[in-house]
Amino acid sequence: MKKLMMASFAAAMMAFGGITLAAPGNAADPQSSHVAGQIMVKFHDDRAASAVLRQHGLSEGPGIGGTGAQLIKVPAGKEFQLIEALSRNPAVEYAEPDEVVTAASDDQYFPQQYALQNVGQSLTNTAGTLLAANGTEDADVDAVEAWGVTTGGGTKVAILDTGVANVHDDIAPQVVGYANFVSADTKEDPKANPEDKYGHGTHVAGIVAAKFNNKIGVAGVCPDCSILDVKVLNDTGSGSSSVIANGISWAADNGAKVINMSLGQRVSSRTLEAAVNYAWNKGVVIVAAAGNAGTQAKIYPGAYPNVIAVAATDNKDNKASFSTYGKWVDVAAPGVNVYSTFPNHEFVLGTQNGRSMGYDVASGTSMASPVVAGVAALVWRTPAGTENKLVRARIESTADPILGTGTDWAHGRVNACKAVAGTCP
Ligand SMILES: [Ca+2]
Ligand SMILES: [Ca+2]
Ligand SMILES: [Ca+2]
Repeated sequence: MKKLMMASFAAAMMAFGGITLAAPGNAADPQSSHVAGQIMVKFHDDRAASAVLRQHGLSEGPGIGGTGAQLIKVPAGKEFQLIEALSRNPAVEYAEPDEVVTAASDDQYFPQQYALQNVGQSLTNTAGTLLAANGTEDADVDAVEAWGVTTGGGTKVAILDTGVANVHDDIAPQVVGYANFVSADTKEDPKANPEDKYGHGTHVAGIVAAKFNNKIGVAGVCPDCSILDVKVLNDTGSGSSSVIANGISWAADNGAKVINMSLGQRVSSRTLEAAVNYAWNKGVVIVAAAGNAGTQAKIYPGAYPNVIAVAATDNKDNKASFSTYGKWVDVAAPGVNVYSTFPNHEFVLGTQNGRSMGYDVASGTSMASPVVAGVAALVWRTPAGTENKLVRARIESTADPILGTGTDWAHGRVNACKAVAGTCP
């Protein structure tokens, strides 16, 4: 917990810029070091500052944000000696070292994960190609701040998709249960852990629950969540209403607190809606993509009343051009250039697009939906998380009212920190 509080602090510091990030090795020990040659001092009355500092051979420094403290230059190596001396002066409210803070997560691609923490960074893929220039600071879901409250505590999220890679250090260990409803299509053993030969499900699962602070890959929105890998789409990424209905029911019967469906069909199905209602009545929060048609056309299950439908935004909090939108869509979440896990073996999406294996970016409401699923899983671990309708209400009522709210989606772009903590920076 101490480390997580540290992480929140790091986030706040990074937003102001100018801080030097420590090497990942320091992340485990918050006591490790301070910045040499400077200390932070606050005076009861700034009018006394100049004279007091002069007594110690120091001079005034720049103010630090809205804190009222100053950043004072001192000889390197004399930081603690001067802090002690200044602390004894009655004009000084406090003096302290400028501790080195580490990145919010030491995962290799975390700096690319603007959805979790947007500091205005430019985005590249694993090949290093520039995908998007500077984003808008804080056009994100404030996941890092949310992790100061909870990281998910094993909440089960069912990923109804093409499967989740069975061998992958960043996501496979999160899978605690599985079912395969397309084994006849894929010729897989129906009792075996389904493999993801298409690539979609592995990416979606990583957005929800990739392991964080393990130095590799990415961090999920809910990094201590558990995944139920429910294969309802075959190895070309398609399925049917009946198969999806089976998957929804299985997830509800096997402990899922959240179901994510980054999939949809244009025609409503009474069977599919009945499955959704079955899961809802069993207390599950159900999240689905709004679709990538770029129109207002409804898709299902997203458009059912008991499903949170999710539109996609980019690193400037703008609606993605491809995203389906409209008042029937409930919320928005980042879904453009989202970094996540991919299989470490050949897979259809990778083969088509020439993407590197293991990790890369993808775009779609398929990527936005699992961001919301991850937030829902975090809320289940808070006092607001007593029943599914309260979890859903919490996510919707705390969403940030970005441009498009009320027209392109009902409730805004989700904010994990506000959803778990109420008020946030
Ligand atoms: Ca933020
Ligand atoms: Ca699997
Ligand atoms: Ca990781």
